[in-house]
Amino acid sequence: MIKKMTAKEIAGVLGVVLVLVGLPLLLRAWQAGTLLETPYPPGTRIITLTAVADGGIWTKEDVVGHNYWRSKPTRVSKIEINQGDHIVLRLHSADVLHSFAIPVLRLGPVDVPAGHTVELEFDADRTGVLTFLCWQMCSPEHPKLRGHFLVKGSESEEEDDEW
Ligand SMILES: [Cu+2]
Repeated sequence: MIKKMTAKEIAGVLGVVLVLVGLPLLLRAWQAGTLLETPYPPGTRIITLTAVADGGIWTKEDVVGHNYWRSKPTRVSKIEINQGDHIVLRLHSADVLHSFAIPVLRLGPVDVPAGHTVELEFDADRTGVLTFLCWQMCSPEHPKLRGHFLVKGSESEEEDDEW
């Protein structure tokens, strides 16, 4: 025979479900920075990059156990942005001390230690290619830790000049 649940039992079950579902969602929203008002101007583009020494990879993925040890996160080597964008970079390291720089903008090098979020900002005010790289000898695959921002202009004023 199935016993009918009392109101107290239903409230208890709902409380547990709320914590089990709500807490991870809250944590996720907090990590994504959507809970708090951002201090950035409207139209700011936030790009999260994580450095992985094993394989020399910059990735946009969250690097957690399975995609560090079992598979590899997807390498990001080209990121398209638009002229006039204000870019906020949120940088992470999945393992060792890395360092981030965009030499042509004289941005960085700035240390990116594991377990920390480092923010850098820049304005993409000219079209062209901005190479970013790791500035710290972090592993034998350190030279692979580089990529490019491709700054696109509007169709009419496509210049494609090198910075
Ligand atoms: Cu490096």
